[in-house]
Formats: sequence, C-alpha cells, structure tokens
Amino acid sequence: MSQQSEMHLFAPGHSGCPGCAPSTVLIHVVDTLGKDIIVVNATGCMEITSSQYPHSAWRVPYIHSLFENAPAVASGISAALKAKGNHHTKVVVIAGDGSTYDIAFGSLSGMLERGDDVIYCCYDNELYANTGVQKSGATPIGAATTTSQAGKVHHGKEKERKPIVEIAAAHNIPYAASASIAFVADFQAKLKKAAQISGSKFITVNAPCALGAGFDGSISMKVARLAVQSRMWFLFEYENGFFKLNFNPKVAKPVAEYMQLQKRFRHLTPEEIEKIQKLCDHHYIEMLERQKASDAKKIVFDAVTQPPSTPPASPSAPAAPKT
Ligand SMILES: Cc1ncc(C[n+]2csc(CCOP(=O)(O)OP(=O)(O)O)c2C)c(N)n1
Ligand code: SF4
Ligand SMILES: [Mg+2]
Repeated sequence: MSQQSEMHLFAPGHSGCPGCAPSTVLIHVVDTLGKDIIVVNATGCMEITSSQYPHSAWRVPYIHSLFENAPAVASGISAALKAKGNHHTKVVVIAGDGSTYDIAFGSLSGMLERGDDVIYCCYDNELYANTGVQKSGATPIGAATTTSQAGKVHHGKEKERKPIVEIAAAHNIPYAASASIAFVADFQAKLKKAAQISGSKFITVNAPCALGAGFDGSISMKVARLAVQSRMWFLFEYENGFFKLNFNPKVAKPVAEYMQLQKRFRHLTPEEIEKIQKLCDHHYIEMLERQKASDAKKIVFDAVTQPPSTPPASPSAPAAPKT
C-alpha cells in the first residue's frame, strides 16, 4: 500500500469496480470533511463494496443503514450528539440516487423539512447499480437499463430525471448543490461550505457507473466531465435561497459526444439524440434565467435588509417623533 493511499480516510482495498467513480466520491467526502464525522451509509454499491464484514475501508466512524432510512438514522445521531453537548461532530449521509431520489425520498424530505443538522451527499450514478442496473429517478432520458429497455416498443427511459436539487432546495434548507466528480475543486468547495452551515445541507454529485452505463472504467472521469461540458449535468448551488450557476462555458460540447462513449445510449437514433440535445439547450436557458432572477432578487433583498446609511443632518429636518 503506497504512503499516499495510507493518508486517505477511505482506504484502498474496497471491492468497487476498477475506475468506479462513486468510490472516488467517498475518498473526497471523507478527506475533505476530516476525521470528526459520523458516516451514515445507505444500502447500495458503496456500502456493499466498502463494508463487508469483517472488512471495512472506512477510517471514520461508520454505520450502515437500510436503503430507505439513512436520513432518519442521521437525524437520530445528530439529535443524540446535540443532547450530549457535542456540537462539533458532523453527521454525513452517503447514499445512492436510488435511495435518494426514490426509496428514501420520504425520509429525506422529513429530514430536510425538520432542518436536522446533517450533510447529505448523494453519489449519483444514475441507476440502481447494486441490484443489476435498474432505472432510478435519476436515470437520464433515453438511457437503457434492465427496467427501461431498448427494443421495438421502448427506446430506453422515456422521462427526464427528477430535479432533485430543486426539490431539496424547495424545503427552504440553507444549502443545496449539484456537483460532479470530474470537477473536484468545485465539489470540495461545496463540501467545505456545507460543513460551515448548521441545519440540513444537500449535495448530489454526478459519478457515472462504468458497469451500468457501459464504458471502460479508465474513462470514468472523461464521461463525467463530458456530462457537464455537454449540459447533460449542471453545476449549481442554492445558498440561503440564492442561486448560482458554477460552470458556464460559452460553447457546449455536443451531447452526442457524451453519449457515444456509453452503451446505454447506443440504440438512440440521430433524431432522438437531437431531441435530447434540445432538452439540454432548454435546461441551459432555464439555468440562465434562474441566475438572472436570483441576481435581481439579491439587489432587492440587500436594499430591504441592509440598514440605510445615516442621512446627512439637515438643519430643517423635523425631530423624530418619540415612540
Ligand atoms: C426497501 C428496499 N428495496 C430494495 C432493496 C434492494 N436494493 C439494495 S441496493 C439497491 C439499489 C441501490 O441503488 P442506489 O441507491 O442508486 O445505489 P447504487 O447501487 O447505485 O450504488 C436496491 C434496489 C433494499 N435493500 N431495500
Ligand atoms: S457497479 Fe458501478 S457503482 Fe458499483 S462498484 Fe461498479 S462502477 Fe462502482
Ligand atoms: Mg445509483
């Protein structure tokens, strides 16, 4: 084991596939947040590959929860820490998209609505990997999985993924963000920001599954980068109700460039790819509009909430009435 890998709080030797992007998410989460955390890990690939008894890759306190209740478990731990007077240890949920978008969705919504002091991090590989590649609420439109098959009747998933960050933000939590494993500095900055804020924080990080999407693990980061560069995935955040688009290149890569690397899209016709391209362009315009609306809201917010500067004393000004 190299000296460098010894330094990570998530150890090498886990059983993730070669080039597994979600495993890299785990390294960045624990290395960025440090030792003073408790990880609550929902059932899924990252639990199975990291914590099979009697082995564990975790060098921080860790609990495996069910698929459907990681947010509730985290809420309980957070409350117990506070009851014991511990206000420094961070509680961190690590859950897949199947858990987050679908099966633990109610539990997550409850946690966000209560505002429990938890950092929730979803590693979003866009499918149920652990049980053999089924579609989830995060699976992109057009993608083939074992439950959104490509054949004569159906051509992959027919609907777009859920806007999970917007849904989380709609709970009026202080911080909700979308990140990508290919944009590590941005991801780390978002984790660090979340660690400074009390209440519920939500981050979903796109981390493609080589096995499920059908590409070689050696190009995981290329696929993840292209998702953002082609506007299939956006990097943005909501902080105290204000929106920020974190990556906005003037020219996007064609969505076909991203798709052609993955077997899950290979059944799509040029017309279908063109349709998805239009959806991506449409979402980009929505992002720009959201940024514009948020900037305008900020100006009004600052004007309303900042104390007015003291006006120069005027000799003729009437005395303020006594209250
Ligand atoms: C209530 C419940 N339903 C189904 C399962 C079976 N199951 C275990 S992991 C998993 C898929 C997990 O998907 P995701 O959260 O996206 O994580 P990934 O496997 O992709 O890492 C499923 C369906 C379960 N354990 N519990
Ligand atoms: S199936 Fe996908 S998410 Fe699971 S270990 Fe392999 S690459 Fe990682
Ligand atoms: Mg998944």
